[in-house]
Amino acid sequence: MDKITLSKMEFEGHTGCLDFEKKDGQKFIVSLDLFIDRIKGCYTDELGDTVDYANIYETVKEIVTGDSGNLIECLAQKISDGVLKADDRIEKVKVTVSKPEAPVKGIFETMEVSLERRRKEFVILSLGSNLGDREANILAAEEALRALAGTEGFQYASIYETEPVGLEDQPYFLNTCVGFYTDIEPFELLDRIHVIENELLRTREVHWGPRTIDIDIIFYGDRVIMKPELTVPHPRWYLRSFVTVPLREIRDVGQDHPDDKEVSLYRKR
Ligand code: PH2
Ligand code: MG
Ligand code: MG
Repeated sequence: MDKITLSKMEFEGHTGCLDFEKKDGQKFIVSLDLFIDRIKGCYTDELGDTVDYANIYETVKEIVTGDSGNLIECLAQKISDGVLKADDRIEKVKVTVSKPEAPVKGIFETMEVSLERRRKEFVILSLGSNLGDREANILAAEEALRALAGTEGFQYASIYETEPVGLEDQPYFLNTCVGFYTDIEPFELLDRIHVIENELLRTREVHWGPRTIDIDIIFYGDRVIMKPELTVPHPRWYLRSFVTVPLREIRDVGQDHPDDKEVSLYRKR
């Protein structure tokens, strides 16, 4: 990846936990590394074919001078969000925020935070429940996904009641799909999903049989992953109407391949 660096930009800001920091302000130093997948301007010599660092400077200045929050961590997060939004050719950004005059007694050069954030990708999950309060289980899973750091822009399909596929001698399912943007890496996301599944299971007495909640990764951006623990896209998504029907409300998945199982609208969203 190519890299553009904006180094040690100085601003007057008001970010800080202490009242007088918010009131009086102090010096903030911000550095950025912008990672770009082969800058076209290297070949064309046109400003329009690269990320204009003057624009990025203005974006950062506006965020730093306008902030009234407590933590430089949170300021650094706002800068990374703003920079990734300012130009969609930036795939990844490293932000360093420094307060050299931080109100701390003692000798130090600076107090500093660094973050690396990449552009979020759109993920689609399939949710299913056929035990306990099925709708509450699905809503609780969605709530837990929203609560993860690094997820945003949620889209929800309607909830459908569906005939069990595979093992047929079990209660009908409620199924839906949820889509969101995330920078949580696929295997980390899988771990978070397992934690959510376990937390929703833990409140149940039954440790066997039908699932309280099942959360499957259907798509992760346009990535293809073929590992024993995780296959993406989900290897059977297009064969299952309990996936394809809600999925189509979030993304146009082209031709439908419904199986002969019953899928009926349970709650429109
Ligand atoms: N999940 C399964 C197996 N069968 N059938 C329906 N209708 N809905 C599901 O979510 C489902 C299923 C295993 O995960
Ligand atoms: Mg499943
Ligand atoms: Mg599963």
